[in-house]
Amino acid sequence: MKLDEQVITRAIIERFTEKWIDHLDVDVAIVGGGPSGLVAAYYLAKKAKKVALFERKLSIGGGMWGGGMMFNEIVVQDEGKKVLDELGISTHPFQTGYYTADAVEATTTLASRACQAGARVFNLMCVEDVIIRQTDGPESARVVGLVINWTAVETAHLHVDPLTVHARYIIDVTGHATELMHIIERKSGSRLLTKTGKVMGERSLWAEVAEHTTLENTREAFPGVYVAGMAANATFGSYRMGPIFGGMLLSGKKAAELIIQRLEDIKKSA
Ligand code: 48F
Repeated sequence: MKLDEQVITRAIIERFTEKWIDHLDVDVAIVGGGPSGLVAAYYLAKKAKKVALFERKLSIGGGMWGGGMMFNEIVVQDEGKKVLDELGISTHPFQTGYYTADAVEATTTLASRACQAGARVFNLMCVEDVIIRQTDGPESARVVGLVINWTAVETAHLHVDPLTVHARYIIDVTGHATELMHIIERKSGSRLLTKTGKVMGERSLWAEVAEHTTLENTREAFPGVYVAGMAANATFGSYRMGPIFGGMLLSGKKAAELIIQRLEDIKKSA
């Protein structure tokens, strides 16, 4: 067969465009392709929810590739191990209650499972704003979509307007920066669903407490927007945990389960 460069080019443009148009209105838009975002994408897609995940960087995986301080191993506890088992990621007992996993195997397998389950990843795109609708004053405000642009536009500081995607639910899994919640706090004119009404900020490292609170803090932080992973603790003012990843995995799973329930409730009441 003779190769035709025009066919190759057309194939890429047409297929990408089809994929993108098909994901302009989704059940769940996930902002951030770290471990929590990928786990959430996997569980949502497995339940046949339409999922688009936006990741600013070229590679997905967030902070998991580098393990701790670039020693590419991660640690999980019994509960976190269950998620890795389900995904088919090998774990190795270290001492009672602690397991290690190869960070590269964990990241690549998780990414692959999420994609194979049907989640669509849009890398090299950053979320720079949200779409908010209010029916009856600031208290009725709800996020209904995202404002996205190419990372290249952001990096080059180009003055180019963004495009949009609509979503029934959004998950802010942007890690330590908790970017989406900061944008909503700044622009919505409404209080966040935190004690202070604002992003409460991440505290210093305390692995044990942080692992528990990551799960407690995985919840709706503004109507239409859930926080998970490190962004959950940063939003609700809890600690960081360092390179133990059970909380990140379980948080992504919990966010998916909460949203699946909400989507099912909407379907029943329709
Ligand atoms: O930082 P990240 O891995 O978040 P996570 O899933 O996991 C945290 C752990 O890696 C680690 C930890 C565990 O002990 O504390 O830090 O909570 O992944 C966040 C991803 O979001 C992307 C960012 O590039 C990274 O890959 N991201 C952040 N802001 C945006 C974004 C944005 N505005 N648009 C698109 N992607």
